[in-house]
Amino acid sequence: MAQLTLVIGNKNYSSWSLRPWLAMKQFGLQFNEINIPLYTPESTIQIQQYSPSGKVPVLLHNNQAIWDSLAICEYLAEEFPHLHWWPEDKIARALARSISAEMHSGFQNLRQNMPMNCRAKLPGQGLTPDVQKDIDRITSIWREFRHKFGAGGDMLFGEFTIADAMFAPVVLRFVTYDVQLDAVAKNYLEAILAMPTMQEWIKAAEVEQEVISQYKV
Ligand SMILES: N[C@@H](CCC(=O)N[C@@H](CS)C(=O)NCC(=O)O)C(=O)O
Repeated sequence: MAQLTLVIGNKNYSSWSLRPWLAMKQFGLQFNEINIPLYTPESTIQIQQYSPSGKVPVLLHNNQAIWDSLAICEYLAEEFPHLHWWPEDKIARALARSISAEMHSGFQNLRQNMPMNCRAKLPGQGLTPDVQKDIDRITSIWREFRHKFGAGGDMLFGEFTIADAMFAPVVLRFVTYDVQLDAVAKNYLEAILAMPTMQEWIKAAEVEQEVISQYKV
């Protein structure tokens, strides 16, 4: 098998990087990691070496760059179909794609006001009424999908899928900003946090030294 290389940003800050990294780890893929600290004077040039969009994450495979977190996950799902990246059932799979796309393109208020910052503890910061609307929509997704599809495990569709990878950075934001959650959402958050792969990411974020002022609220 051709070598897989994932180019990512700082683990403390790069929410988009976490998504394919987590999915690749969860599905047991071996890959090289190239870490580029974001928002330094060299970052743009370094990222452009690998990524046509000038953004991370980007996957390098078979002399091809695949960029954007969701596109990377979709590519890997086609490349390694035996690993069940999406739910088996057609409707469940379509809905998993719907909520993944909703996460990918939405929740701007949450993103802006509660940027991912694994090391920080900022309870209550950034909680505007519009952010609360985003939180309410996210937790209603978690409740609905845990209820309808989650019986086979602790994830949104029971077993881990790309949809869980897409929501994993939100879990870290909810921890940093100490967002108040209902029981179902809290259980889901705890299940994501308990994954050894998430712990691996968090531990690596904790020892990073860079501080990015743009990511401070
Ligand atoms: N929609 C893209 C977003 C990628 C993105 O915005 N990445 C940020 C880091 S989390 C980035 O590369 N920023 C560097 C820059 O804009 O210079 C994805 O899903 O991968």
